[in-house]
Amino acid sequence: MSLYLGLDSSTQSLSAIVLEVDGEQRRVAFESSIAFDETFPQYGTRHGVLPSDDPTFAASPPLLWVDALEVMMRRLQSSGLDLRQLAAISGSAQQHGSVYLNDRATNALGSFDPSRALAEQVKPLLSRDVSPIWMDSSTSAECAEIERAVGGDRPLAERTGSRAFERFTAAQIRKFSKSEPSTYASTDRIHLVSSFLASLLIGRHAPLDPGDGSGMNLMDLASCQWWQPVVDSTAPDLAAKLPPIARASTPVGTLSRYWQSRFGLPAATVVTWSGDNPCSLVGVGLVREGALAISLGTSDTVFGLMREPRVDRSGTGHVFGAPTGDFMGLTCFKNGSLARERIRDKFHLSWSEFGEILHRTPPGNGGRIMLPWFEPEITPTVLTPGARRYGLDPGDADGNVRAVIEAQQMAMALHSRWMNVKVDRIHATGGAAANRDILQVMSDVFGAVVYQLQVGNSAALGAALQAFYGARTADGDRITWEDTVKGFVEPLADSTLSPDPARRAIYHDLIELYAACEAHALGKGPEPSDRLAAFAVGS
Ligand code: XUL
Repeated sequence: MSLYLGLDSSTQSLSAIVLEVDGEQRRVAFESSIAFDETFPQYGTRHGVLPSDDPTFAASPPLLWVDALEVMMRRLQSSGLDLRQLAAISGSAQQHGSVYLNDRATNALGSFDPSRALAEQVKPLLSRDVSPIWMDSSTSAECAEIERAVGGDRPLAERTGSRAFERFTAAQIRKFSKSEPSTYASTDRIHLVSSFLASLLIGRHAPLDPGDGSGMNLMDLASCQWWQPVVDSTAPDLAAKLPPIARASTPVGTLSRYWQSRFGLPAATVVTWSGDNPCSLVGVGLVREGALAISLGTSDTVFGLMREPRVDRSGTGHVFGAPTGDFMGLTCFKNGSLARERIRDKFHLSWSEFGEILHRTPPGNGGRIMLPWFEPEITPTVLTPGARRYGLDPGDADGNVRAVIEAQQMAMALHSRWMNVKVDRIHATGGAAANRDILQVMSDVFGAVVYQLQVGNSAALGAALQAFYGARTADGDRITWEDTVKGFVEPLADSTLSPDPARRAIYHDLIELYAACEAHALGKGPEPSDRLAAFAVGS
């Protein structure tokens, strides 16, 4: 019997899943989650993010993630699991966020004192006490500069998988190097959240994996190595500050003495960590092309596996590496759970009341449309926050509940067209995927069958599967990814939701109207008032 631990350091929480594998017998033996704001109020975060007057700025304290890692290991220690059987650990982390370490880190990582808390020992190793995260959109100038330096958005997208995006690490690093040149100069190593936490586990600088590396605008997708022209034009001496890139799902070290002495853990293999979306890809069982997954979390994301990288010519989406060594297409929306919560809180609803409203209100909402850009939006790029409404009274609870859910699903359908995947099956994950009324709207908008999965936290599960696959293959086992995910990514019994033809027909038309409203709000088209009125009469 062997145990495999998957950790997921997301925007708002740290989760863990332990898989127990005994031949063909497989089960989830442990699941736990730590909410950042409630558990660590001393950091003053809201939803895991430091408050800021500037809506485009978003950063988190990296020591919060360190404290959470330690609390989770303590929970594991008292879980009753036979941790001597812990064979391997891997992790998933929110993508794009960066952690800045000084030149003391290289020596200190391997010599932490097991009698003292980790965060206090990591603190003197930070050259910057905050980490910009994926919710930041304050770097438009740097994006333009980076694209200009490499000949435009096309060459950058063709090489790295994405045009320049504000939250991607290259633009963040450039902004830091321009605004705080001496602190940047005192930075010896720049990690992603994933490789930072992996480094703490193995006691030395861990490499990145291609899945998370491709969220930086710095990695050449074809070779999975840094693309020198963009690295050189992003910031001074950047090449020397970046960790190496390892192959996906491969061992990078063993659990260091600190964890062994402090928590009685064995010298388990540590497998490359990755981003939460790449981990979710395998955590929902998408190890072959042909289906899509939708994650309804802090961000909403729509993604699918790609054998070959098909870069988005419209500049909306991304191509990332996948834990399987393949690629994945992804489109990300910032207004995910926080937008749903905004509407729920505005009308003082419980989640079950929210679901009831969705259940009883008419599909298509009588042509009343919301563009749910409560926060600056990633897809499409919207820097000035504020929801836009068409024919929708801001005080109408029923209309706003339906409008926010329909908008999110229509935006995902619209902006995933570039992936060119015929969607007849969607694997739903993330907190809001527990709500079947939301999933019914998803099914009707996409015209696809939607599955709910047994394990809700697909990122933590994917990380545990990555640990399993990485450790087994390193031991010479010729296990495939199909074998790896078998028994862990099954849909819940009776969970399938199918599209209703009449509702599907409504969304088929409404989605074009949604696109017209979006174009209008972005200043790229006329207000579609007549079409909205005609839709309202027809419905
Ligand atoms: C993906 C993205 C988000 C974060 C959230 O590009 O920015 O999904 O990974 O954790």
